Amino acid sequence: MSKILITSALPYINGVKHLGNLAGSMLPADVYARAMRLLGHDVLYICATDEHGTPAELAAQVEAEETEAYCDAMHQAQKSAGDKFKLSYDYFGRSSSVSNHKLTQYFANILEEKGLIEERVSQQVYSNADGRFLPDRYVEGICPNCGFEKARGDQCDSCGKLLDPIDLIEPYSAVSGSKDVEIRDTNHLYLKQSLLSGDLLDWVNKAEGWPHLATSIAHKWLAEGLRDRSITRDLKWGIPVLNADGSKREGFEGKVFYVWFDAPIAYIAATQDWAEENGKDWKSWWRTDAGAENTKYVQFMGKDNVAFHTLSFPTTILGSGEAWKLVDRLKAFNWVTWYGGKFSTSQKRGVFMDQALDIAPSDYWRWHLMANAPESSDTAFTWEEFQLSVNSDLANVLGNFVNRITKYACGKFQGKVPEGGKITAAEEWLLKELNQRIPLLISFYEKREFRKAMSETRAIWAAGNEYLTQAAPWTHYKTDINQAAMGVRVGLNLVSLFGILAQPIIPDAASKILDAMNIPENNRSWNFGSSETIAHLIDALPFGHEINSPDVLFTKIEDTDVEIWAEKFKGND
Ligand code: B3M
Ligand code: ZN
Repeated sequence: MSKILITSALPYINGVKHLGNLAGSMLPADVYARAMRLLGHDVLYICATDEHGTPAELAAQVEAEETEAYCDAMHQAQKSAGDKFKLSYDYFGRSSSVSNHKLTQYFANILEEKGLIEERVSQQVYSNADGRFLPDRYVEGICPNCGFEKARGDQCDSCGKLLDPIDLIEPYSAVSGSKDVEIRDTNHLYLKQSLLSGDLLDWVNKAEGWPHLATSIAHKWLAEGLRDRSITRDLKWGIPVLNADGSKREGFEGKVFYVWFDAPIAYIAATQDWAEENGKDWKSWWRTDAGAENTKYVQFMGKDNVAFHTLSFPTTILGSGEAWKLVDRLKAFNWVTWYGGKFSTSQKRGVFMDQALDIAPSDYWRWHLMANAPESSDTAFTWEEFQLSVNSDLANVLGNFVNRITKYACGKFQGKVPEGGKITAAEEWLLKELNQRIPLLISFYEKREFRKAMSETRAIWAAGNEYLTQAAPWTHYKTDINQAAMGVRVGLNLVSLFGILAQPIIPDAASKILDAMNIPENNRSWNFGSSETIAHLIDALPFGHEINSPDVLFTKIEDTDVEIWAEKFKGND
């Protein structure tokens, strides 16, 4: 048993997330957390809303709300959407918490003590009409790279290039639309990342178990040379810049830390809040001088967040010179696209987490998104593929199997596990399959290879169907009832095994199955250590054990549903 700390990239506060966000961080982290718990590991899965920065202020402004009130409401909305998707966070915190304010200020002060932070004068866009500086997304204009007319100060949505607001051509304020803007000098704190390039390179070179996507992004940035970056912004909403003694830092009134400086620190702060609320110890997860040297830390994120997790946040940690835990394993995902294009909140293209659950139960989405996880390249979501996953994998392969054998057992064997007869070629074949596939399935989960884990799961369900075809209890019933009983007994054991194996990915259907099979909660874990335990899987249920047939597990998706959804979510453009 080991201690595994899991974090998924913190969903940004400016709206309920779309299915692509879910599939690229929170969901795989949840599936992994569930699988590791089933294997008996001590798991802590931490997430939080990422609440600072210009998008939060701008989104609040659109809703005509105070930023803080907006964040309170959106945090609740995101928490509730996560709960409904059965995301099994141990704690879902907030980057705006008091603990994160304190810890962010702590890190900034210690980095400054180590000579890694310095104040520099930089140039920023200032709006005369609004009477304020316009950081990041507060300024828009023409992209100097591609000519796109509505490029944002931090990035061009058209060509993807990261921008500095002062590079925009014909800039205007995103607050008021005013073009009366000028460039002014202002002081900011800079983190001297360049000084740590060597340490970071050594660390990245030692990384194990990162997918190619993650190491290649980290190396690309390191090869270009890390630039010092400003870690403060001219904004009201955020974490204020203080001196070590807690007093206001002169010249930093009206400035806060940059959202990407404080957000990863919130992984730690949210763990502190979890510990505080539950009477637990956070240090044994995060401090290598307090037990965390034996913790395995695994992060999940989309590819656009990789540089921040492999370079920026590690700069904070390494630069502090203190015994903080660095990430051990990092899982990065490509995009889920909407029919090859982008999900878009403003153009209502694509499905968002809250809408998704009005369409289909969370299990359907969980299965489809993980079976098609964007691991080695982007994956296009289409309604047709979604329909296929649900109808063929869930309804036909798993649902029919469970239904067929449990109904038969209830009809012909009074809903009790029969004693059964001799082992035949069918059982031998089945055991060979399970002996080969179950260890593989577990290793895919351990390696966080989700597509492979899902296809192995599907193959195990299919082996169950194949077994029933071979054993054919319904054919033997009239001539050799013991032989029929053997098929039913093994079939019922498979139902329970399928429920046990399905728990990380389709937790609701798995509970339905296991409840119907009367499997106690404490008998649902994954202890398949050896071939003996696997052999035992097909006769684990005691003779006479009572079972029921679960209600319909999965409802098929009709072509007419697909047509309606395709129309409704196609977007405005
Ligand atoms: N908030 C993800 C995003 O919205 C970003 C992750 C922060 S992880 C510390 O792009
Ligand atoms: Zn551009």
